[in-house]
Amino acid sequence: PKTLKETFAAKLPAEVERIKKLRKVHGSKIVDEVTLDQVYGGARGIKSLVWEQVRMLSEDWAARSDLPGYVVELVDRCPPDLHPMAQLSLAVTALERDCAFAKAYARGTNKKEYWEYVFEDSMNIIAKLPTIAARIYHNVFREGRSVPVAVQKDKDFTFNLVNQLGFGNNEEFTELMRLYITLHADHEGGNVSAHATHLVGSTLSSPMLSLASGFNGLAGPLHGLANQESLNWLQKMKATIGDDLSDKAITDYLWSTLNSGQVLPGYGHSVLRQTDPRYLAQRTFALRHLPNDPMFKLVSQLYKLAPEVLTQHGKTKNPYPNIDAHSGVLLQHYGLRETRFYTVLFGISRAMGVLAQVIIDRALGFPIERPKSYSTDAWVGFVGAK
Ligand code: AMX
Repeated sequence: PKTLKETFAAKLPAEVERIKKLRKVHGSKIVDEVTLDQVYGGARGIKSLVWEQVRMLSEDWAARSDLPGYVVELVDRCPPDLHPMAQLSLAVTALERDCAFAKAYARGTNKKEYWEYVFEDSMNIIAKLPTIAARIYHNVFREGRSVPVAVQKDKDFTFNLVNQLGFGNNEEFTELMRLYITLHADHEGGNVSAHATHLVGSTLSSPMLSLASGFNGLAGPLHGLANQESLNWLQKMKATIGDDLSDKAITDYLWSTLNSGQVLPGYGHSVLRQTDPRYLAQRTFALRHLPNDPMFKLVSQLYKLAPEVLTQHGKTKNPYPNIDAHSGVLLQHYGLRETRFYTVLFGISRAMGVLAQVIIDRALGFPIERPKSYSTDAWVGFVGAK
């Protein structure tokens, strides 16, 4: 059987040809109009990116999973109150020392071959993420009293992640994490972690530095950190309301959050205008495996109440829950209660999607990304305003 790399290489020439032809025949077609609101509104909805997906190979990753000693040392030296996402970003940045792509570039390698090195780097990074994450977890939440066990080369990627965190004896939790890792890799190109990785990669910066940029974006509370924020907020709600989990008490709490100028974490989305399908997949899992968990019941109650409150509030374009409204409740059920670690798990999964794209970017020779910027004075002139 062919390896993933060979499969990709075999498909590449036809894809390059397809894009060449598409651009030759349709290159001057107008695909979008841009309003001034979009310019000031975070480029929301402007059609300007291309994004694709590839699959993964657990076995190959297990073989590449060993960490260089200096990365272990770096992580071990991080103070426990440095957020795990910052530690993850540091560790991935440090992996750049062994970057095959940067070395190949320095040797003057032909740009047609860039993707092959980026592929190797991406596979190496993904392979090492569970060990890095587990190291951070043991250091921060177990006071470094334990270290992650070795990767088992005959086991799948997610089993090894769960096992290294210390939950390997729980088959149901491992199954949950297989779902989790699959769901969180899924994305389109415009979200911050995907776009940041793609943008930085477009400068031919290494896959390590590109991914670290994506992780830095994922660490924001409006993006991946929302999974941590969501569970913290649910717990705070429970502590505040006490035993009265009536619809009225919860609705009042939702309003108190909104009226104090905060968002409802886990609700809303820049692109989706319905309940996030990844939320529903997690809900299906919860209904099957933990229907009586009190936190799941609270999450379900919110699902019923929050869209109405957000609609009345009248701001958010999408009043429905996203992926982050649900994941924390599943993790806490199986004993992974350290919310500060949640976005790291998101990151491990997201790395697969965004690095796959960086490989494709280099294989298709995408250029450096460079939108044009104007001052407000220039925009005023452009739209003919006074
Ligand atoms: N609670 C309160 N207000 C919200 C809201 C929410 N959950 N979602 C959106 N709004 C507000 C926005 O803050 C904005 O207010 P403003 O006009 O005063 O600035 C207004 O509604 C319009 O926003 P929008 O166009 O609907 O969304 P957006 O594209 O600007 O932002 C998102 C999208 C996800 C950042 C936003 O919905 C939000 O902050 N949600 C809560 C945080 C969250 O769950 N993030 C995770 C998203 C999924 C992910 O990336 N992992």
